[in-house]
Amino acid sequence: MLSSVLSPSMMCVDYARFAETLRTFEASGVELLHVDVMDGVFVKNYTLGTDFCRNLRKMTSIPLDLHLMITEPEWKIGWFDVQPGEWVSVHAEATDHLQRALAAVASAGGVPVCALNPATPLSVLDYVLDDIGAVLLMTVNPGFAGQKLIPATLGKIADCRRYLDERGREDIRIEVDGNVSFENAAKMRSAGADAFVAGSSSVFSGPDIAGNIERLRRCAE
Ligand code: S6P
Ligand code: MG
Repeated sequence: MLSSVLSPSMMCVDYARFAETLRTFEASGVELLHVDVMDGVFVKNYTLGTDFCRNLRKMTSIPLDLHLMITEPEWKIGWFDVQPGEWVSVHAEATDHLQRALAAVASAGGVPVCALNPATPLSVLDYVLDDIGAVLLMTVNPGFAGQKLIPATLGKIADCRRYLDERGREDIRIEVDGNVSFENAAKMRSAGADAFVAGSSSVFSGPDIAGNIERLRRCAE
């Protein structure tokens, strides 16, 4: 089993404590920073964009984990100035050209991640296994923080781990996003997840960010 990585969700940060929170993440060894990019079309919300990513990179050396909830991402990867080692998730539901989108991320030097909504079957991965470093399983429907876990997604995590292992792809990570609470993180880890998007349910559930990170690590190890 791959070791766990944490990816705090930047849309949940208290902006009055932004710089201080980044220093806490660095001191706590947080592996990634999850940046939710929403275009108001693929999901009914707008969030962070290219300027936010550019400025965030100036403030920290923690690699970004871009979650692109935008239509036709294959034509837009170049807008994000992807840096080596950054993760970039594109939704299978957002494009008719999934392989092209994943290949665009790889060409830009990023780690291509295929994101799947709760109801999207794992079979969409059948012909892109050579194009991805991770699968992002949404455990809520994308668009908003603060939602409740969709219980069927726990079984989907286990199915996904089995699907990947049966195909000899133990190296492909499974990231989970949505209501990753301390309690749910433990269940998600048991099911086979190894990358955890941490939002209002865990890391930002109270003012002690460092303590929350430590607690989530224990639940997800
Ligand atoms: C939701 C988005 C997520 C949220 C995160 C919030 O569309 O993709 O990354 O920011 O899930 O976490 P929580 O704990 O509030 O669900
Ligand atoms: Mg997200």
